[in-house]
Amino acid sequence: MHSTATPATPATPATPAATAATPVTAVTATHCPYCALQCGMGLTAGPSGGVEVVERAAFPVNKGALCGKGRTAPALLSSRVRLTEPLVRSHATGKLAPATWEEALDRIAGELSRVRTEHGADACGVFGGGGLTNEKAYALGKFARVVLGTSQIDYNGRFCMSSAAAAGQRAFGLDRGLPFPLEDIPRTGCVILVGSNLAETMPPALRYLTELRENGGTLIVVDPRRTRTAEQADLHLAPRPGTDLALALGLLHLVVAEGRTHEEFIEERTSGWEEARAATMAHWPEYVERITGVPVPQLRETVRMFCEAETSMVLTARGPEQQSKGTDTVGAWINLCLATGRAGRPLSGYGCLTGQGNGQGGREHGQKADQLPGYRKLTDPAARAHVAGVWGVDPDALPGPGRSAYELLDALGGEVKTLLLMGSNPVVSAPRAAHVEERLRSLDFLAVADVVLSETAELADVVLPVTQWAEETGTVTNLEGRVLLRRRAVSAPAGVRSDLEVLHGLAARLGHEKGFPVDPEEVFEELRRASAGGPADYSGISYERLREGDGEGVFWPCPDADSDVPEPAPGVPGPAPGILEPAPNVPEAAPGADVSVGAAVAPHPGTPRLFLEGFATEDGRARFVPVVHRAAAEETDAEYPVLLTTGRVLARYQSGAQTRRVDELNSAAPGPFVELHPRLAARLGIADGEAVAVVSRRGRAVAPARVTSSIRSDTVFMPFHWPGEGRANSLTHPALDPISRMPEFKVCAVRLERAERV
Ligand SMILES: Nc1nc2c(c(=O)[nH]1)N[C@H]1C(S)=C(S)[C@@H](COP(=O)(O)OP(=O)(O)OC[C@H]3O[C@@H](n4cnc5c(=O)[nH]c(N)nc54)[C@H](O)[C@@H]3O)O[C@H]1N2
Ligand SMILES: Nc1nc2c(c(=O)[nH]1)N[C@H]1C(S)=C(S)[C@@H](COP(=O)(O)OP(=O)(O)OC[C@H]3O[C@@H](n4cnc5c(=O)[nH]c(N)nc54)[C@H](O)[C@@H]3O)O[C@H]1N2
Ligand code: SF4
Ligand SMILES: [Mo]
Repeated sequence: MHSTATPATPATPATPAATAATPVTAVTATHCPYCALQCGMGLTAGPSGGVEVVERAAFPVNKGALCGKGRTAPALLSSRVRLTEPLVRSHATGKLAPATWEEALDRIAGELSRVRTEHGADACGVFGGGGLTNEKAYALGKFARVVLGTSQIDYNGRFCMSSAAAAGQRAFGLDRGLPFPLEDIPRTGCVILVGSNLAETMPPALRYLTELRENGGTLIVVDPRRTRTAEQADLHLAPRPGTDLALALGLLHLVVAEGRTHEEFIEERTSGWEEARAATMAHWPEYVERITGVPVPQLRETVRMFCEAETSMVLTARGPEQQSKGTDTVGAWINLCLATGRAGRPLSGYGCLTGQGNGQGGREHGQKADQLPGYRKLTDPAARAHVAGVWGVDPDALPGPGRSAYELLDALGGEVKTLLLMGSNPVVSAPRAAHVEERLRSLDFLAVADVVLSETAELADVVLPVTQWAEETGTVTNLEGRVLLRRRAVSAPAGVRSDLEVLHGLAARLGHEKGFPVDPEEVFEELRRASAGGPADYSGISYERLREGDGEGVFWPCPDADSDVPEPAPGVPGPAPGILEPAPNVPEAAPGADVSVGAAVAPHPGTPRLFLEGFATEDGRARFVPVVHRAAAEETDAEYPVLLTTGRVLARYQSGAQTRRVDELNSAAPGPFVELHPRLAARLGIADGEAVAVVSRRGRAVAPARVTSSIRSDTVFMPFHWPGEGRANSLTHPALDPISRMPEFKVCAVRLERAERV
C-alpha cells in the first residue's frame, strides 16, 4: 500500500498542509510507529512519489507480516491534518494561531520560569509517553529533573503495564516484559493467555500461538469475551471482569490439592512458599467458581493441561493488569508458575505482553515518577550518585519521586500549575476523563508536542508540531526486551522539529545550553553511560551494533564488555551473573581465555533469556508473594447493575489521535460501540445498532449497541479509542492499585438506558 503525498497548499491553522515526504534512500529498514511488537518494515518511494511500505521478511519478530495499522502508517506522514507549524493561543482572541518556533519556545520557557519562581519547581508538571523513543524518554526525564528541578513527571505507561512491572520486580527482582523471545512460545507445551486479545492487538504475533498448537501444545485463553484470540483456544475461560486474582488462586489451590507442586524447584529456587500456600488455601474451587463464574470442571481442566505439559507459560496483558489489584493479580499468576516450576527454566515462565511502541524502553530511562535511567530507583543514593555524575550535577539537587500519572493529572490546576506533555492524549485515554479534561483546562499553562492536533493539544496554550517515526532516528525496546534501531527513512516537512530539538530549545532558554543534544545517537551514547551497571544495562549496545546484520537488535541487559562497569550498589539488583545466557550463535570466550587488560574482549551478546541460572533478587531466589482475593473498587448494585470493561479493536490505536486520521482505518472501524449479550439487550429492549446510553457514577457515554453472544451477559464492553459522546473513559473508575498506581480501566459498575440517538 502507499500513501499519496499531499501537494503543498497554503497552510491554515485548522488544516495545515504537509509538504511531500521525500524518501531519503531506496529502501530503508525501519519499524512501525505503533505497538510493542515493533514489526520490521521497509519504506521506499511509491509510484506517485509517496511513501510505500515493503516487506522486511528477515526481521524475526513479524517476518514481514504487518497489521492494517502498520501497513497504513505512512498515510499520516503526508497527511493534510498533521501539524506543520507551532500554534500559540492568542491572549486577544483566546484561539490557537500560527506562530514562529521562536515565539512558541519563548512563550513556554517564559511560563515555566515564571511558575517555577512563583510557586516552586514542583508546580511544573511533565507528562510523557511509552511511544517515545529511548532517547526522548531519557531526555524528557533529564529535562524534568535537571532543567526544571521538578519531581512531577510521569507518563502514560502507568496506565499500561505498570502492574505487571511491579509484580515482576517483586517476584523476580527485575521487570522485563517477556523474559524470553517470542520464538520460544511455539516450543512450550501449554500457554495460559490472560486478558490479551492478541489477534486484534498484535496480529502478527498470533502466528506464535498457531504454531504452538500445530506443534501439539495447548492454548488456554482467559477473557470475559470470546474474542478472535479466544476462538483459537483449546479452552476458553470467561471470568467475570475483575476476578482474575481469585481465578489464579483457585488454580493454585487445585495444584496443591492434587499434589502437582514442584517441590524441588520450590526448595532450590524460591522463597516464601509457606505463606503463599497458606494464603491460597481459602480459595476452594467452588468458592472461586462463585466469584469468577468459571465452572469447577474448567478450573480442573486448566490445571491438568498446564501441569501435564512438560513446559508451560503464563502470559498476561491488560485484562488482569488494569485493575486496582493488578499487581497482586499478576503476583498470583506468577505464584502459579513458581509452585509448578514454570519459571527460570527453558521454555517455561511468566511474561507480560507490553503494549506501546516503546512500552518497555519507555519505562526504563527516567520518565517514570520514581525512576532514573537504567531502571534505577530515584530513592537509591548510589543510583542518584551515578546518574548525577553522568549529568554533571549534584546528587542532592535531584528531586525525589513525584506523583503517578493519574494523581499528577488530578493535581493539575492545584499544586501543579503548568504541564509540558509529549506523546499522550489523556483527554481520551485517562480514567474519569471528563474530570481530567476539566483539570487540564484549569492549568495556568499547557504545552503539547504532537504530530496532530489531538483532543489534548486542542486545550493547549502552545502546540509544537513534531517529526514522526519515519522522519527521525531513534531506538525502541520491544516487548521482548529487544533494543532496535528505528531509522529515519524520509525527510520531514518544513516547519516541524523533533522532540529532541524541542527539549534542546527549551533547555537552552532555561539556562542549559549544554546537555540536551539534538542528535539521537549522541543522546544514546549518554544513555549508555547512565544505564551502565543498572538493571536495564544498555552500555554494551551502540547504534553501530544495532545497524549490523538484519537489524534484529540486542536484548538487554547488555553491559559493555570493554569498560569497567561499576559494581551495582547494594540494593540495586544489577544484572546478576546468574541470569545471563548467551544468545545462540554467538561464540563464548573459551574457558581460561585471556580477558586481561589489553586483550580484545568479545562484546557482550545480550540476554535473550533471563533467570535460567538464578533470579535477579539478592539471594537469586524468586519470591512468592502471599495474596488473597479482594473485590473491585466498585461492585454492581441495584442502581448500577452491569459491569463495564474496556479495551481495543483491530483498526484503532489508543486514543485514536493518529489512526482516526487514516481513511482506510476509518472505514474498518467507523466509531464507538457498546458490546452486549442478547439476553441483556432483550431485557432492556435494545436492538442491534440502536443507540444505548451507558451511565456510571462518573458520567455518561452514548454509542450504538452491538449485540453478540460472545460476551458474558452481566458485562458490557466498550473500546476506548474515541472522544466525545462515545468516550468510554467518561465512565471509568480512577481507583488505583496501591503498588503500581494503575487505574481500574477494566471494571466498573454501570447501567444501560435506551438513548434517543447516537
Ligand atoms: N489494535 C490495537 N492494538 C494495540 C493497541 C491499540 O490501541 N489498538 N494498543 C497497544 C497497547 S498500548 C496495549 S497496552 C496493548 C493491549 O493489548 P490487549 O491487552 O490485548 O488489549 P485490551 O483490548 O485492552 O485487553 C485485552 C482483553 O482483556 C479482556 N478483559 C477485559 N476485562 C478483563 C478482566 O477482568 N480479566 C481478563 N482476564 N480479561 C479482561 C478484554 O475483553 C480484551 O479482550 O495493545 C497494543 N496494540
Ligand atoms: N478505558 C481504557 N482506557 C485506557 C486503556 C484501556 O484499556 N481502557 N488503555 C490504557 C493504555 S494501555 C494506554 S498505553 C493509554 C494510551 O493512551 P494515550 O497516552 O492517549 O496514547 P496515544 O493515543 O498513543 O497518544 C499518543 C499521542 O502522542 C502523539 N505522538 C505519537 N508519537 C509521538 C512522538 O514521537 N512525539 C510526540 N510528541 N507525540 C507523539 C500521538 O499523535 C498522540 O496524540 O491509554 C490507556 N487508557
Ligand atoms: S502489530 Fe503492532 S507493530 Fe506490528 S504492524 Fe501492527 S501496530 Fe505495527
Ligand atoms: Mo498500553
